[in-house]
Amino acid sequence: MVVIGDIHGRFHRVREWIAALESARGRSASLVLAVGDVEAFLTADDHRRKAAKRAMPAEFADYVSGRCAFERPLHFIGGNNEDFEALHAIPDGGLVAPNLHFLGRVGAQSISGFDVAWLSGIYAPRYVDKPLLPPTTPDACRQAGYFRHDEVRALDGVASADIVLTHEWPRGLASRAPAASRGIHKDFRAFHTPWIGNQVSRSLVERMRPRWLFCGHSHVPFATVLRHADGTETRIACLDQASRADGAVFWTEWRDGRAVLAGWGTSGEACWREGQPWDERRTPHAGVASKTPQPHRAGTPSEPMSRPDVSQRTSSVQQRTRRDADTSGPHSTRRVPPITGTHSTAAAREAPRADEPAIAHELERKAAGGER
Ligand SMILES: [Mn+2]
Repeated sequence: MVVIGDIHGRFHRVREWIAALESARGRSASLVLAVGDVEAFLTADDHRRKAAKRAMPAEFADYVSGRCAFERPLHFIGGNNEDFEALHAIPDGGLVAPNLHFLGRVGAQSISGFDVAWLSGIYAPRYVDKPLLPPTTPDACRQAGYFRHDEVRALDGVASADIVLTHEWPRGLASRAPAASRGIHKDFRAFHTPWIGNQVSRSLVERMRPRWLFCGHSHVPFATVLRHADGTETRIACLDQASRADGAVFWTEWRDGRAVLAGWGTSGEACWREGQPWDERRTPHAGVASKTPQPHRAGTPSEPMSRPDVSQRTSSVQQRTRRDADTSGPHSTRRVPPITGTHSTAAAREAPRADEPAIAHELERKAAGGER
């Protein structure tokens, strides 16, 4: 299982990272998940006008046109920065390009043998009880990035999950006291912003007690744990944005229904194995505070920790009909071109090669056999 942090339109490198990790581990991923702020703008023009990372090339258009394709399904939830005009038409999920599957605004589903539950978007108190409007104005698009209480209630009947995905952190994760009680005294970046997170996600994770929770939004890689009253625990990995793989890629390997290995980045090196505690010590290096405080670097957009990035500077938003969804489904084994073996940026951007069925067959085998 591979989880990707806020992609913000940088799909090419994410493909390279997944391929590099698979190569390093010597096996292919059964399940690839992304925690929102994917920014899959269907057209280059939409990307240039509306993306949070507008300066980045409009890579997603290559996946819509078929110039590039993900090797296996990537299932993503929504963040507060998305192509909400496109996603509005598919609140319960759908393909936005071959193998790129929006899970939906909120829901639960068994995917590749894992029970996955998710909550897209972030908490905005002024809007959480307001109706979700069609994304016909910049304001309505921005507000589409906030979840609503009546949406969250869709999970009331879901008692448990193996995996929970939320875009925004659960409230109260970044606290020195629990870490100190575990004998951990390192200065983590997350400790500098203890107010981040929302109570709705926190309540969800406490009620569902998933084995793992993955989230993004804050662009700070962080590992921690929530211990529940019944003795179970939820291992948490908060992912960085896709600027560096170290904190933006997280993987787990499963055997007999249990996670047995986990790691960050693409090296394949595990930072945890079954039997070891999962806690702040599993935070990758990028999540540890540096000795000297870093000023904000020019040209490095950083989302406010306390408030969502709600920048939406375009004055006109054009209504657009949804492009026809690919009919092959999220678990498609349709053959997509592989990345060439070098995992280099140049190689990944080359025109796709001929079909390579081996990966698709492997995926199909795992999906059918329930190996996890
Ligand atoms: Mn976000």
